[in-house]
Amino acid sequence: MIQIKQVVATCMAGLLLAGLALLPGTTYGQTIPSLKDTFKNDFGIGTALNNAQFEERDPQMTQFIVRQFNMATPENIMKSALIHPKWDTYNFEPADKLVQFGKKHNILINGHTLIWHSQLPPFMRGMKSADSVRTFFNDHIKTVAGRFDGKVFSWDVVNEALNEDGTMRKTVFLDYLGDDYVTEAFRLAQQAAPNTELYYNDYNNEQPAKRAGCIALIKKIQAAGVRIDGVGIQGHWHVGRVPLKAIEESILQYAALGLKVMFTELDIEVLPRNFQGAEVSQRMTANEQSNPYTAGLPDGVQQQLAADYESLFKLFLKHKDKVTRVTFWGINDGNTWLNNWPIRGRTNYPLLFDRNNKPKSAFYKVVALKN
Ligand code: 9MR
Repeated sequence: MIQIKQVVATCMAGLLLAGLALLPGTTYGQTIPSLKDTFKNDFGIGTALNNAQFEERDPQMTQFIVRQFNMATPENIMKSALIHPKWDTYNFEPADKLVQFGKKHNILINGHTLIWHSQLPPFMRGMKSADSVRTFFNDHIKTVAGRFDGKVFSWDVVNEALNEDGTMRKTVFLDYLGDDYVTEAFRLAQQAAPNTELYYNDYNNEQPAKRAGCIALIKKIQAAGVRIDGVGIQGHWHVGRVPLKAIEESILQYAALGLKVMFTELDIEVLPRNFQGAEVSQRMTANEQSNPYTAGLPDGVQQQLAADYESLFKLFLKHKDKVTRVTFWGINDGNTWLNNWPIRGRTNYPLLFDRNNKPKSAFYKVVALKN
């Protein structure tokens, strides 16, 4: 009798555990659908990774990443300030670890980024001659793109070279190297990394004026006989204001140039902000209204976020022959840069997973498009 009771109790406990494991969104997170599998016939699914994540400091996090994503972009470690801290010194160690992580888990790495005016090494600040800027530019691209050729899948060769009106942004590169520096960057990258896809990446380049500037830039590269394989639209948008029409026009117009189209830094922020885009030097001052959801996201906003993600993914699926990758800028709401920009220390909710990697309504809306 006791034995029977024990068997029954064990069976019940087993059933309970099995039941829990089947509940989507429990800590037995393995049971939730996988984004990369859901969209495996459509486009790659990427995420930004920080050091702790690609160094596998938290095994549960590693499991989660590997199950959800098949592409990744380093959030910071390949930017010039970090990978090329001194004139003659490169620090390849973190990037090597990232490459190893990708190889081990079948995750394709997008190198980010070779030429960007932001996060430049300190020695670039005092640079006042065309010769020294040219030397940095040549050496940096040759050395970094060359070292990772065949190890990363792709590079954001140039990042954020345009103003909102489509003109060239004033940077140290424009000042000293002139208008053709973007074409030159692609030419050097093509020589150093013949086996790597080469992209131009920007934010707001779905907006008509900036898009026109972006198209002109791409045509210039192509007219010079230089290879460019794709264009990245970062996709830092705001809840209830995702510019779907401009995004669709952009997919069509960029693809018409023969390029792959990617959404490279997707997040939809829910907190108040008085400007659009991702200009990292732009800041806002905190006030009583600027951090309204510290106790949780109200249901209405959660539903709007879910609806926005659903519409976006519907559009991506409609153009899956042109869209090759969708990368989220962070894994979950706990590690998004938007908790600290344009105001430090806010509680933001821009991604598909909450602070415990639990799927939000937006996740279920997105995966339901394929089921
Ligand atoms: O997410 C990145 C954040 O950790 C850095 O502090 C910031 C510094 O420039 O860069 C962030 O990533 C940016 C990306 O490299 C380029 N597009 C805009 C992204 C958000 O600022």
